[in-house]
Amino acid sequence: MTTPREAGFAMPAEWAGHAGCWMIWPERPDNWRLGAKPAQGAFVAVASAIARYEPVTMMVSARQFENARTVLPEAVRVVEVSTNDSWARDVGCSFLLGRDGKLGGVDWPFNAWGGLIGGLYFPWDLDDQVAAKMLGIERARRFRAPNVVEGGAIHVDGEGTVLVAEQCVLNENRNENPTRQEMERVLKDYLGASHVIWLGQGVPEDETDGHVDNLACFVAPGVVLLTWCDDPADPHYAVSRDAEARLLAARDAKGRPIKVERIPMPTPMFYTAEEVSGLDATPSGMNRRAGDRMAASYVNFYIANGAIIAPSFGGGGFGVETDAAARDVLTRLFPGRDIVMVPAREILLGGGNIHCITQQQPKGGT
Ligand code: KQY
Repeated sequence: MTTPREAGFAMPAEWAGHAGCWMIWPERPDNWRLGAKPAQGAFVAVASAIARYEPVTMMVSARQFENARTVLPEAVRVVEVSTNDSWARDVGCSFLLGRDGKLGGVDWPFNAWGGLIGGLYFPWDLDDQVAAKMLGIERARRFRAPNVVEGGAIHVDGEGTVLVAEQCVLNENRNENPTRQEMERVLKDYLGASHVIWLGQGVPEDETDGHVDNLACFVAPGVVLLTWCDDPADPHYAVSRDAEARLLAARDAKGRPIKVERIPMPTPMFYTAEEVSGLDATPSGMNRRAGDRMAASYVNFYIANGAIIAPSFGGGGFGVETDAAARDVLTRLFPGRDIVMVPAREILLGGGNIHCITQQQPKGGT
């Protein structure tokens, strides 16, 4: 099997030019309350925001096709693709570009964030087919990877560096007896990279077992934005300090030290009894309870052509005071882009955020 690296393919940074963005329409009622209607509203808001900057494709089941087509802006392309849920970052391909600018993509095996050991639902067979379908639609070369890795478990700088967290990438519930050496080889071979930076734990309560895209991301070569907590009583306090220490001790693929930028954690957010009561009861592993903390983070944003599409959590009676501070950080770090904040509590209730529900397709050369 030829790997992408052998074939001259690599994953570009998210800030490089995009041909567009892929998303999946939410509908499963055990993850999205009230038959997914509030979540659908939030996904429409995200798709509409992104569509002002680049083309958006929404993948939708046959059951929901007419509804999604009706409520989404006309500029959004709607295609019928069957899925088990709506996390394009994780079940979609990680798009690559070849040396000649040709489009390719990694089709990572997917096991619902843990398979039969703590995975969030069963079955996940339709999700596992999504990457192949996207690459088929785009007539792009497909590279099926040997190991389970989700798109939310990786960030790249487009210059040879991959950022991951041990809690997720070395988790036994993804791959059998994974070693650091084996996972580094797979990440480098399939992302066309040469260096891996390992963080430790992800954001506490993250039901993905610590996806890096909820904790930290590259914002430029050699610069990582980290979700930061100053409250010693909060479990994220130690996590953010450990991540910062590891980043400051690291070098990237080009030998540069890493500059760490901090963005505040949102004010702690919890499921309400009303929100939990809107979920269908099923034997799935999602198990939401009123009072449980959610893994809220401003780092979970999408970099579009000319804009940052970031979550906001205030409003609707939830009084989260950190939105303005987060906007200030993003404005400083992305001077050439509009900062568009979209209310995202309904997405967070499903266990992820804006980065998790989007997947960028880089602009190819041919
Ligand atoms: O954060 C993500 N990348 C996905 C979260 C999935 C949660 C499923 N309920």
